[in-house]
Amino acid sequence: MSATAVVGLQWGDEAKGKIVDLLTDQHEIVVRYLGGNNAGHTVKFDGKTFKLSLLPAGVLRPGVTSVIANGVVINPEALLKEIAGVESQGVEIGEDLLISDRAHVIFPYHMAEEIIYEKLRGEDAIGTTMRGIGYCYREKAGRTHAIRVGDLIRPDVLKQKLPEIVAFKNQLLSALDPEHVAFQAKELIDQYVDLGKKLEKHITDTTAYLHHQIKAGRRLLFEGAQGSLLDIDHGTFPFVTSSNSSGAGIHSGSGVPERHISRMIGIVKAYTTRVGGGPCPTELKDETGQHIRDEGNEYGTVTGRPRRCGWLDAVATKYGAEVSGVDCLAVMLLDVLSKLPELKICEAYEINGKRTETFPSQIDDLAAAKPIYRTLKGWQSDICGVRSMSDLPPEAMEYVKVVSDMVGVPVEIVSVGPDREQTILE
Ligand code: 2SA
Ligand code: MG
Repeated sequence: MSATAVVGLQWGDEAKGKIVDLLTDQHEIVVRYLGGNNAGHTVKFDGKTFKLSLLPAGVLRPGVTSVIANGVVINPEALLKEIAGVESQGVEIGEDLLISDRAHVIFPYHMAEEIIYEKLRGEDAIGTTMRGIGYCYREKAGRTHAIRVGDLIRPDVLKQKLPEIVAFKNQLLSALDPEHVAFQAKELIDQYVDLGKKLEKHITDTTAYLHHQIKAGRRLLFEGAQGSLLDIDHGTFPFVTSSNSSGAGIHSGSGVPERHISRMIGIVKAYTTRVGGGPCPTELKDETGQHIRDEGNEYGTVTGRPRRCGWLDAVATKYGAEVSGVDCLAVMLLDVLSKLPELKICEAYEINGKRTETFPSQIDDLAAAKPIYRTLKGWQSDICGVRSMSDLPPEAMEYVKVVSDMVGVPVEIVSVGPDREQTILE
């Protein structure tokens, strides 16, 4: 048992990338198991900022193998672009990147479908990233029109499957949108055969590889994307992503059962953010919300959208921690709260006149939830240079303690800035 998992407990963007990057030193293999290029991880080191989307953070460390496992959906063009971008910053990506032949492939018609369906939802739009993620997963569940990475390197399979799929998609899309410009099967075949060739050296059966490595005693690090509350089964449906973004996704998304995971780390932002639609009970649509957005630079890494900001929601976070089954917490971006005189944490909701500490399963109830807050004193001093828990101002220590008590999980890591060094380890 030597695998660690890093999972977001809120609506994503908890700064998982920083913790994954820190832990990479102690692991030989980093595995990404869900989502696609909807995710955005920012990792800073050596004065450089790396923005990763599909690539696991392991690619930044020489000697570490990075695995994009079966549960990920892959836009091959975006992946090649990302590889080229990272290489242009001086990091070489060679044979140490492995891509599952079971992963599913995103095609341009998935993006075209997403634009139409999001528009059809009107005010109830999910606020997706428009990367074709949900429509690729839908294909996977539907099976009939799915293309997997393994098919990309079998030109005969692509030549056989794509004409029928493209004809079907053109019919569907032109019925939904009279201005739809038809996709050409021949063009797509040529393009995707070429993309397959470019990626071929990375493509393999990653499930077999991972089991082999586990038997050989290698240490694995699972890198979550998005967060537990965006999980298709356990999140705030329908305002979720289309995969299991809680800890629940590790087994299905990689083929590695959870019995191999010895440490599950839940990543929690010291406040709440959400990007896209759906209820967010602690959202602050006032100047405090704007202050948090400015201090935390809370803008989507992929889409640039301003993130919705608010107080920490311990009801939602506790639920995320339960669903993901975490052993400890990493509290991130604590420094962002440093200038505020007073801080609040939501300890319960009032829903239709009743107090509850249980996160609701139905979206209407969550939309009706009024946060009940505990108010804490701020510390109003710069904590970016603090390197040990006991050097934190007493108010910051108290804040971390209350988070731990309310979520019901010990805090082992506190982050006080974006750099690797700006980390307090218990
Ligand atoms: P999708 O595109 O189908 O996965 O969108 C469905 C919902 O999931 C949300 N989602 C995200 N939420 C936070 N961060 C994400 N990654 C990017 C980032 C997002 C960005 O790091 O900032 O740049 O906008 C992410 N990816 C998906 C999405 O907002 C929908 O609510
Ligand atoms: Mg992100």
